[in-house]
Parts: sequence; structure tokens; C-alpha cells
Amino acid sequence: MLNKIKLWLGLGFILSSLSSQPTRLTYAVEWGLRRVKEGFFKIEALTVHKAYDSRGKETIEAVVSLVNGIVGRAKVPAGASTGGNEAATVPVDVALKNAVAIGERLKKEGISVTAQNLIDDRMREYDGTSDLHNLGGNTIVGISLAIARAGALAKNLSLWKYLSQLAEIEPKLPLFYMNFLNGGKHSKANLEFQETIVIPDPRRKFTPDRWLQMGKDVFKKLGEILEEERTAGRVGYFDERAKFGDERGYAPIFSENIQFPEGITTRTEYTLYLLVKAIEKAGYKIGEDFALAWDVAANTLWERAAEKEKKKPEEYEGGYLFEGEIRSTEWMIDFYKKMVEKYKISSLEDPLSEWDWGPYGRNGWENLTKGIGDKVQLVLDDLTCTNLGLLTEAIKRGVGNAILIKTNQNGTLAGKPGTLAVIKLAKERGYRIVVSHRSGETEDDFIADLAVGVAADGLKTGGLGPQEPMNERLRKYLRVIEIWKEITRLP
Ligand code: 2PG
Ligand code: MG
Repeated sequence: MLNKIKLWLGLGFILSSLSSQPTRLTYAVEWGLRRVKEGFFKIEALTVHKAYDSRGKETIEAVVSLVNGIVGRAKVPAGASTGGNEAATVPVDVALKNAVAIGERLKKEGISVTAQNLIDDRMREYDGTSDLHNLGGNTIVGISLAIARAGALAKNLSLWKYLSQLAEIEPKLPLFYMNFLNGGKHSKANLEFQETIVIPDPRRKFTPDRWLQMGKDVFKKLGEILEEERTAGRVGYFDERAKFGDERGYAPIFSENIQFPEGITTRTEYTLYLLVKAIEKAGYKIGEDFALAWDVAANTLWERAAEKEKKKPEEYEGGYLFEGEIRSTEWMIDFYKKMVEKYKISSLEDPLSEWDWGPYGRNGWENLTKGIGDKVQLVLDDLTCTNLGLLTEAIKRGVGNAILIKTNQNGTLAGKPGTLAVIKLAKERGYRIVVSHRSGETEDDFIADLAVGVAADGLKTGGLGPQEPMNERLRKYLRVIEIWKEITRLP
């Protein structure tokens, strides 16, 4: 090591003597020390352990240790309603083996962990496929995020600040997208729409601790209202454990012969009606304190309709199985139009399926965006899968006006086609950004720092139901509050 230090300092001196710097020695020392320091930022060991997500399923944790003792870690979440073009996932035991191979190669190359773009591009090269199925998108994204954590520590920066510098984006706090009713593939509820979300209204200019408190107030009232519904025989649960879904929102099963209030004809609308009641009972106003949002996860409705007709989703001529009926794209768009107006819905994620647009010879998304894109945020999730090529296609065809960002859909944090590149392109083209968890989450709160670092408009990370055995959803909201305190220098 001493020899290396001498070598770098010597080189620094030679370089400085070539320049016209008057303070040659200081420059030489600084330059040399920087190189020496970077030597310490090289990977010494890279391992991947088995970990568990909130569904109790096996996943991985990547751990990267540097020569100077810094350790960066990251856990990888898993989706249930996955898009067709997500980075591939390999079994945990395969990921463990592949990580050893990646570690060996990265160590050999001796790149500093602060060279995130280079490392991420290298890992894609090692894999050699666009969906990373050789080494596993899960293996690679775990390492990529662990490298970023180590990089932030090496530079002595908070992760959000490090990410903002890496992305060259001015940081900003994201709004909380809190999912209070879990349906679709995330629960045993008979709700076709996967997520019914409340968002504190930004015009109120509240701080994030207040957003969380407001969320807690509404969540509590919604629980009370659902208990009243249960007493009245309109709501039941699969069993007590299934009262909450995968993302810690309520998972009610509405009885089939329910009498809806005047003007309401679907269970889906009835949940909005109950949610608005909860907001009002908690002392807040819809359209002033809160906005509402849905993640329909319409792939599920489409797949179920296709299955009924014994067709593959990509070959299916189209339709959505919604509350017992197969509904056309036009019917769905009309339904959204009405709901947006009546309940002041501000955001619709995946309102149509990933097959309902141009590349599949259809024009659902195109018509939807033309029809209501100026009134409501239309978030692309399964259609784009945080993928640069798909986002480029979506922009070209003018579909959606916002994109959901999930690092494990993409496969790397940075690098040419990485998550940050997707975010930058979206921003350049005026698409809003919502950073998101997965339904199978871990306690890792990386996405909170990411959302702040890239100035996301929203952070979607679940409901406020009992956070046991891990507090994987709440943890992210709390991390944003920590960051906010750090930014504003509050105790
Ligand atoms: C989604 C996500 C997260 P999953 O559809 O947006 O809510 O669900 O992780 O199951 O894909
Ligand atoms: Mg989604």
C-alpha cells in the first residue's frame, strides 16, 4: 500500500509540473490523495445472502464491503402483479452463485464503487441479455443498490443527496401515495381494482409528518366504517388474518346482494364512497386535503377475461373482467371519466392493460390519454416496466403522462438503460414520476431516498395496517420524514 501511495503522489507531482499551477505541491498532494482514497473505495468482498420479504417469501440481500471497511447493503423486493417486460428473476440459490461470479469480475476490474454508471453497465455486459435472465435482474439490482449505498458512504453523503448528484436532479420531497384498500392479486378481497389510494393534497403545503398523521386519521376512520359495514352484514373477511392485504390496506369482501346508496352501481365505486366518508369523518375534505387515486392493475382484469375465453392475453381481442361482466375498453374509459369527475380522482395507474395499445394493434391507451389525459394523471406501470425502450415507445405513441418507477423492474440503478436514465427521459418529456415499492417488500427503505433524490412527484408505498412481522411500508414514509428533517435541519 505504501508503495502505491508513493506512486500516486509521485504521479501527481509529475502531472502538476506539467500544468501551469503555481501551487504545484498542494495540487500534487491533493490529486495523489484523491487517487489513494479511491483505491480504498474498491470492492473487497461482494456477497449475497438469503432474506425474506413481507409475504414470507425468499429473496436476496446484497452486501458489498470496501477496502476501507465501508459496507453497503440492499434487499430486493418482489411483485405479484408483474408486467410482461420486467427484468428476469432467478431463484435465490442461483442468485447466490451468480453474485459470486459478478463479485469476482468486479473486483478484478478494480472499479471504485463511486463509478455507479460504469459498474451497472459492466454488470449488464456480464449478463449479455436485455432482460438480464442469465445472471438475474434480482441479483444485479441487489448489487447495484448495495453499490450505491456504499458509494454514498464513501462520499460521506446521505443516500438521497448522493442519488440526486448521480442523477443530476435537484431533490424534492415526494407526496405520499397511501394504499388503503387492497384488491386484485394483493388480497382475498372481492375488489377487482388492486389499490385504492389517498394522497395528501399538495396545495395545502403540509409537511410529511403531517401527511402521515392525516393518513393515520383516515385509516382509523375507514377501519371503523368497515366494522359498521360488517355489523350491518355488508362486509366480511376471508379470515381475521386476511383482513389486511399484502400492502397493509384493508381487504374487505363485500356481500353479493348489497344495496348500494342511490347513484352507485358497482362495488368499486362503493369503496370510494366509503373512503370519502372516512376522510370526512376524520375532519378532512376531499379535493382540499386529499385526492384519491387508483392502481387498477388492469392486466389482471384483462388476463381474467382472456382466460374465460381461453385465450392468451397478448392474443386476446380485448376486454376486462370487471364485477362479473366482460367490459370493453370504451366502457372502462367512460367509467373512469365519471369517477374522476365525481370523486376528484387525481391519478389512475394501469387503468388499461399492457396489451391495449398500438404495438398490439389496439388503441385503448391512445384514446384514454386523448380523452382524459389533461384532467388526470395516467401512470404507466406494467406497460413500461421502468424500461427505457418501452418508455420511448410510449412517448412516441403519446400514451400516459406519468411513469411508475421500480428499480427491480429495470435491473440496475444507473448505467445507459438504467432506472435513472428512465427517470431523466420521462422528466425531459414532461412525464411525472411516481417511485414505487413492490407488493412483496422488505424493510429496505432505499426507495424513499430515491424518490427524494430524483424529485419524484409521488412515493407509493402501501397502507398503514399492522406492520407485522416487519414494518416494511411505514418504514419508507418514516424515512422521508427523516430526510425532510435533515433537509430543514429539524431535530
Ligand atoms: C404495482 C405493484 C406495487 P406488484 O402494481 O404497482 O403496488 O404491485 O409489486 O405486485 O407488481
Ligand atoms: Mg401498478
